Amino acid sequence: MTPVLHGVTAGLFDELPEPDAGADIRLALGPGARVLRGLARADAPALLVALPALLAASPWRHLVTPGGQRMSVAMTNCGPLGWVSDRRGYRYTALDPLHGAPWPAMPAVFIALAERAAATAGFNGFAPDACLINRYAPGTRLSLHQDRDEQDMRQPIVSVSLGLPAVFLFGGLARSDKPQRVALQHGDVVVWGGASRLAFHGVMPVADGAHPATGDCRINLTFRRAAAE
Ligand code: MD3
Ligand code: FE
Repeated sequence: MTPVLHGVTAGLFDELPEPDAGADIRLALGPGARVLRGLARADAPALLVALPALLAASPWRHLVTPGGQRMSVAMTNCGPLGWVSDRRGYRYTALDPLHGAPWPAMPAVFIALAERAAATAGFNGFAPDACLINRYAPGTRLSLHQDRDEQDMRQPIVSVSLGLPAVFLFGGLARSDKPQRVALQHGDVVVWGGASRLAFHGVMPVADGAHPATGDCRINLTFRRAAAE
């Protein structure tokens, strides 16, 4: 095992068990990054039916970056902690700044899927305390960035794609590394950990379209462990 960054080690997936039957859905994107094609497909209706109650408590909003730019992605959160951005910076909060009440609880079906996805990719015991919910209308993009507001970089991130497809950009540890392009469809799950945890990543502008599950948008659920254990 080669130490890489902050004690994160390469080779985490060297110990993945061999699948015993059928096709392996786990596609290696990079060290520690796995695309789990269709893993959330069967759960998608239950995930989406939970959204209106979450949005009634903490509605979509367009956050402002510390530089003063309005983000084109609409966001909200559920779980004990939520990711927010404003002129003062990026951080996790226990209270929704819109009204000062806690973020709505993470539905059990969200937690179970996040744990199962992490375990499938080799991360047992993932206990997310934050779920960022992103909505991409056609034309919306997310520019290249790193996720580095979490306290324990040994914990992976689990992302679930719902609705319209998107082209995901998966770069390296330097902003200048040329990103790979990966098409993510409804029901695809990606687990990012190990040496890929601090990779630069982004989302190309979502193309116009209609999806039976979400209508005219892409929704991404991003599960994280924000606080230290
Ligand atoms: C790769 N969201 O909210 S999740 C974000 O599709 C974000 O909404 C994207 O990036 C979306 O910060 C992608 C996938 C993701 C999350 C964390 C990563 C990819 C990652 C961390 C390292 C490398
Ligand atoms: Fe990100």
